Amino acid sequence: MVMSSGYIPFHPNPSKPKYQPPAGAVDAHCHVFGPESRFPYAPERKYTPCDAPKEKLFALRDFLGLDKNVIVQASCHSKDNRAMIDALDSSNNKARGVAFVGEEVTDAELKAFDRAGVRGVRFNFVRRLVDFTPRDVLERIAARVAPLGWHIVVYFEMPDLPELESFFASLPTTVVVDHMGTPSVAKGVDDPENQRFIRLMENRENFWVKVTCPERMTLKGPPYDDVVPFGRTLVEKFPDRVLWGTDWPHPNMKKEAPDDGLLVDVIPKIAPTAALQKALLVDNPMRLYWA
Ligand code: 0GY
Repeated sequence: MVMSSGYIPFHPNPSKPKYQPPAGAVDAHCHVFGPESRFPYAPERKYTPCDAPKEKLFALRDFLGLDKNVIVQASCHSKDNRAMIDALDSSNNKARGVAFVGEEVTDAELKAFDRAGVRGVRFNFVRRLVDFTPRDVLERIAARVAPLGWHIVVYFEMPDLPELESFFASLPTTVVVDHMGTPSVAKGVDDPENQRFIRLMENRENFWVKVTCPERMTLKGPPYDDVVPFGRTLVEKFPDRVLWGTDWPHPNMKKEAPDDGLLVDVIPKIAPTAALQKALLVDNPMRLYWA
């Protein structure tokens, strides 16, 4: 059943970023939605987005000075990955994908996804977005995608980490954490909850993290300076295991659609040197998605 509406469309007219990303920069977390007339939304979705088709995504990529996209399957399309695959097919090798699958997926389908440019699956634990999937089902999916060289993207809310941590640590491949692990900005970087996540990153070299979505965590709004210490800590501690992305078209933002140009301008604040920027935007995503 569709539970949530009132979805805000993406920013109609983002500003040109002041920061110029290095050549070959990758937006490693974004989505395509629909168009609904061709790729209907899943009946079990929890929200209905506005159409955010591949043409708009590719135009935004160019406008922002970026070169490539990693398109992550979002819950509103559930296990119907066709819109994402169609975008990969027409990207001229400039997009890779992360799929959402159930264990009914066949090996032939996984191989076809791989040929199209899928390099990972997403396990979503955010209760407002998806229904619960039993742990053993996820374990069986993980065991099947690991031999393909794929990774697993995990999306969870930070208060749930203690309950999920041992499962994450048992996964047999690279694990990529969405949105900095969704820390509480009010509690601060040194809060035990956030420090627990940082320790997990320290202890597990197969864990990567996306320094994305300041607009979801900020208490003060743009230019998101209250979120900068979280991103910067992760980039400086784990320079070769961080990814950056826009999260366009920003599903489920309730108040305000972020200006994507301002999101690009956060990059030099969280990655203050050219070497950190190149690792974050080029070398790391190329290693994970284009190697
Ligand atoms: C995101 C964030 C969200 C939505 C989804 O799968 C999704 O529907 O990921 C969210 O609402 O927090 O990762 O873009």
